[in-house]
Amino acid sequence: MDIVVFGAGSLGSLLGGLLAREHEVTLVARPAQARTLRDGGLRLTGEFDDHVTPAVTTDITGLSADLAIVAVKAFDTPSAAAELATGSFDAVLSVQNGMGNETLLADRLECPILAGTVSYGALLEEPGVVACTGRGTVVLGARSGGRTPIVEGVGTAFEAAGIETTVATDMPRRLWEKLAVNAGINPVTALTGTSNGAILEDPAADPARTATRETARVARANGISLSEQAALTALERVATETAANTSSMAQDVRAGQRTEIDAINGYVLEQAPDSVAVPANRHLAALVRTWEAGAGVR
Ligand code: KPL
Repeated sequence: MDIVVFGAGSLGSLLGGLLAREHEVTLVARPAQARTLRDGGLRLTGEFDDHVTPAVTTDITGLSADLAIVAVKAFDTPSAAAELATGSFDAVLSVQNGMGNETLLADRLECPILAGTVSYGALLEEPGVVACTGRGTVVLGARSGGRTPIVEGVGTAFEAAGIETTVATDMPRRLWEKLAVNAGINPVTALTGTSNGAILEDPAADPARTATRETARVARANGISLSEQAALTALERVATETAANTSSMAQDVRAGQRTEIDAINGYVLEQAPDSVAVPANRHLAALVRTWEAGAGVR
C-alpha cells in the first residue's frame, strides 16, 4: 500500500516507521527533520529494533496515495486539510488526539475519513530516532461508525506491518472514551511533570478522575453511550499500561511547545450543555492555557 504520513512527531514517526517495514511510506516532515531523515533514515528503538528508510518530503502539494495518515497536532489540522485537499487519496485516517479533527477533514476532503486511536507509546528521542515505549493497539474505523471495505483494507495493511490492530464499528464512542482518558491524564501529567502512572496515586488521581467523569457525562449529553464507570475503568487501564510513559501534553510542556488543550479539555467545555457542570475540565484547561500564555506559545 502507498501511505503518506502527515506529521513526523512522536506518533507519526512511530507509525510511519512501523508501516515502512511493509509498505511504501512517505513521511511529511519539517525541513530540518526532513534533512536528518533523508540522510540517516529512521531508527526504531525501545520495543522495536529496526532501521527504515521511508521517502521524505516537506511538501504534500499534489501527492497521491492509497492512504494518508494525519498525525499532526490538533491545532494544525486546518492547514493539514488544506494541503491534503491538493492531493488525491483513497482514504484519510486521523490518529490525532482530541476531538473535531475528523469533522474538519471531512468538511475539506472528498474521500472517506477514518478515525483511529493509538495506544502504542511513542517518544521522539532525537530527530531520526523514535522509541516505542510500550506496545499497544491501533483501533480504527469509519468516523461515523459502521464497516466499509476501505476500513477493512487499512486494518489489513496495518496488521501486515506487524501493528496490533482492531477494526471497530463504534468509533464515535471510542473517540469519546479516549477523550475522557486524555482529559484526565494529559493536563494533570503536563502540569505536574509526572508520568502517566501518577494518575493512579493521590493527589493527581483526584482532578484526573473528576475530569474523566465529567467528560463521560458530556458524552452522554451528546448521545454517546459512555458511563462514568466505563470511562474511569479506561482511565485506570491506560494509566496502568502506560505508567512509565510521558503523555503527549507533558512532552509538549517539557519542550516548551503549544499543547492540544483546546481539542481535549477545551472541546469538553464547548460540548457541555448548561445542565452538565464541568469544573475540573474548566480548571485544568485554564491552568494549561495560562502556562501556554506564560511560555509565549498561545
Ligand atoms: O494519548 C495519550 C497521550 O499521551 O496523549 C495517552 C493515552 C495519555 C498515553 O500517553
